[in-house]
Amino acid sequence: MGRGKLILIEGLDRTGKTTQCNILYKRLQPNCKLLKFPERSTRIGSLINQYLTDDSFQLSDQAIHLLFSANRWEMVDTMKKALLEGENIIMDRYVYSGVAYSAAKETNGMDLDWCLQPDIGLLKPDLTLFLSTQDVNSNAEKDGFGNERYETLNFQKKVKQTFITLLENEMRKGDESIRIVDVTNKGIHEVEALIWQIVQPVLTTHIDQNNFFFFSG
Ligand code: DGP
Repeated sequence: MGRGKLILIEGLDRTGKTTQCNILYKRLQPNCKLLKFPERSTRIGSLINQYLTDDSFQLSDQAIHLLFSANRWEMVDTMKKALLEGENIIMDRYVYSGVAYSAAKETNGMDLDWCLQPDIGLLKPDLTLFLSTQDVNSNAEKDGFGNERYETLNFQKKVKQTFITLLENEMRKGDESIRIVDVTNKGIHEVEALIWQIVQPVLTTHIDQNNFFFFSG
């Protein structure tokens, strides 16, 4: 038996990531786990939640960056165990959000390379789907936008640019696990079909039990 597949869906706030993760998760039952980052239920996750929802809670950009990374590290054993047992994992955000949101702050010294450092060694997804929209303004008009710290139109535009730079850099270096899916003006089922076309061949590819990939510098 080969190991399970690690599949990541990334994107800006309100691009439909969570909806698509849930659809894929249901489709892959009973052989699938769903992980969402930040995982707010842990002690580290509850600090992150406080930071996102309470503007008066102050942390340096470096400190919150490291907490987001630590929150991913605390799930590594769970992830490895599931994959070794042949279970697939769908992830709603992960390392690329970690790098893109922090680097978009343009804080002195926090460039893309610096932001990736604490995540080096984490499991690398077998497939990353970045849900890209050409219309960031319409995301910002959706219900609930603005409830959390990073949900401002200007910041989202910077995050989008940072995501694209980061992912295109990786693709230029030969990373074939990243796919950009344009979701502009597309309905839920249309996006679901596009995603399934890309995911299905990855699910049917055999990967040996102990053959894991890792983020590297
Ligand atoms: P979500 O629960 O998917 O809405 O994510 C919460 C917010 O946190 C969202 O604005 C994206 C941001 N975010 C997610 N992961 C990271 C991370 O690792 N680092 C930073 N700086 N922000 C992140």
